[in-house]
Amino acid sequence: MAKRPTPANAPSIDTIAALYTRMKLVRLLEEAIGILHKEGKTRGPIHRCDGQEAVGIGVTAALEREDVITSTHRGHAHYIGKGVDAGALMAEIMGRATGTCRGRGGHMLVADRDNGLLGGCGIVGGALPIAVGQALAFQVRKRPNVVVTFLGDGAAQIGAAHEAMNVASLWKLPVVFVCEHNEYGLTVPAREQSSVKDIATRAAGYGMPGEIVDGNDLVAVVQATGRAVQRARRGEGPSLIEAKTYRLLGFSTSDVGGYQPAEEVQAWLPRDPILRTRARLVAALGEPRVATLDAEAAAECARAVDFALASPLPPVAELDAGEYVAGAA
Ligand SMILES: Cc1ncc(C[n+]2csc(CCOP(=O)(O)OP(=O)(O)O)c2C)c(N)n1
Ligand SMILES: [Mg+2]
Repeated sequence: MAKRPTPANAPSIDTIAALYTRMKLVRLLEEAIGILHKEGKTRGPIHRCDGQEAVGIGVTAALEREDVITSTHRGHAHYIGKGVDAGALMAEIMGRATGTCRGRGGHMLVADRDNGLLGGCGIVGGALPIAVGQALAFQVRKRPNVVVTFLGDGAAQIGAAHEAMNVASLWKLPVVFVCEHNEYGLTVPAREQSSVKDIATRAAGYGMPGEIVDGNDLVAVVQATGRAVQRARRGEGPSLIEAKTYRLLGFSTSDVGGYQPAEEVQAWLPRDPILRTRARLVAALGEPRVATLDAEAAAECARAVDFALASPLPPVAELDAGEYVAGAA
């Protein structure tokens, strides 16, 4: 991929094209997961991130491989952005032995230490203290790395989120809090669960910078994250980025819907980050070149699904293997 973007260095059109291809891959994977779920090939509810791809892909584009992220229950774009192989991800979602956690984790608990993915998290707000612990480890070991932790607008109301932000700022830890404000916590609209409209305003209370960014604008997300990551790398402490976005579909594959007003969804559809980035690329590179990016993403998605479907389930005899790290206290 082209050079990593920095605040002074807006992403090149080649970088935007590469990130677009990843966003498109995430959308295609989500659509494939929707079908596989209906066919009974996945277990339990799945939380798709359709409409939020620019946040996960844009934020992780500002990170190095050795940097670490913690994720949420809606993490597929975070995983792909951090470099998790799409085939291993799909295999994990389908509980196959070739998954990143050998099929033990499932879609909410994907972890991949080689790519700096400490894990998704099914406990709302639970990933923030874990990220802060990892950031403390980086600081103690004098490593130049940063941690990004994603949280939803619902998670921002959880006690653990406030504790994590306070101590991260107090100890100037290298962590970036990225709040994906998608307007809903489960079925509850943000205005009914948050004391403030803009979560970023709370940053002042923790003594850290807070920035609101259009979460459906890929380039804006990359640049805002770049600023926060550079600050953390300089040892100046954490930042809070609030990415305004929208969950185009329901909460999960178990959602019966009916609480997202149709006109609200309609208003967000033209702001779809994939459509917006595509239009920008077509203007710069032309339709035929962008069509090849779409084809690349489709081929990668098909490969990932085929790989997962062809993979075996873990042998029953080995079900308790790999649950503990050998030698860990
Ligand atoms: C501690 C805890 N409380 C409640 C739940 C049930 N729950 C799962 S997701 C969710 C809403 C989360 O909303 P938000 O953080 O905005 O994330 P989004 O689903 O919008 O991505 C709730 C209440 C949970 N998993 N953990
Ligand atoms: Mg939400």
